[in-house]
Amino acid sequence: MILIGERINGMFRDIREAIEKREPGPVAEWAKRQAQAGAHYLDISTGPAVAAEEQPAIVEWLVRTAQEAVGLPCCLDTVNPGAMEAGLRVHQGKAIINSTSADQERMDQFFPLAVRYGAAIIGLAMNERGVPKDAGDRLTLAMELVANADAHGIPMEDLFIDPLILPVNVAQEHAIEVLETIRQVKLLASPPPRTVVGLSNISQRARERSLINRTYLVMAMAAGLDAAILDVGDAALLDAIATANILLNREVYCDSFLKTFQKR
Ligand code: THG
Repeated sequence: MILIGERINGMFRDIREAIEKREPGPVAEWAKRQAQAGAHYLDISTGPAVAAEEQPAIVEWLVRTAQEAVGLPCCLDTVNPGAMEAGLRVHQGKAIINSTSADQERMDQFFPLAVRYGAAIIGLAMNERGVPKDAGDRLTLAMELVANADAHGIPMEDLFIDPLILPVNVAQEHAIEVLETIRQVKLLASPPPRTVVGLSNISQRARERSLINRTYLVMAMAAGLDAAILDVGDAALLDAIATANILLNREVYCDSFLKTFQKR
């Protein structure tokens, strides 16, 4: 499982304030904390509060600040193509572009950026008409993402399909459709694209967030999930991942598995 730390996001108040004041401290601190907790990538998002014309400079600043603090690659989370390119230009290593939707116009903007910068890219199973209701319609959009990525010469292991998790308290019937999508995405191409989710979406505005997040993540892992944007600071979640890796026979069993696998 590829772990993408969710915390450098202007959705969180401390990061929003750090962006406003161009104060690097909180960004560098969360980069280090998430690296220490086992993140493989850092999701980097300005959040919704930043004006479009300011976004390129802010994404560039966030990427530089995070990568000066730790050596981890970033998952650049913006819908603004100019901001995406500004981040990619200063990024060290192989980035993940987060994301394109299955809109033709978006795909024509973002897939060439993945090629130009040698980045991986997340394709969302949604288009201008929104998020589909069931797995079948999500898979139709996933196939469009696969076909367009392939036409640009992007290798399938660099394409991450995101079936899009919605909050369970308002969209309960979607949760199982996302699991079915994760299963069937593997049948779309050979080698198949990979899969990713934004895990914390599932529990937004719900109680018992950690319990909901880890229960759902284990189900998604059993369905074949490859990567997740998540709270790497949630120790119970990381324990559930380590345990699922054993139960799914992805790691060799040992009596001290929690200790052993948490160290990675
Ligand atoms: N897919 C992709 N990218 C994504 C998402 C996705 N990026 C953003 C998001 N979804 C994943 N990241 C988060 C980060 C934080 C929260 C949810 C998802 C979250 N935040 C608190 C809240 O809303 O309650 C913020 C409030 C606070 O604590 O200050 O839950 O699906 N490709």
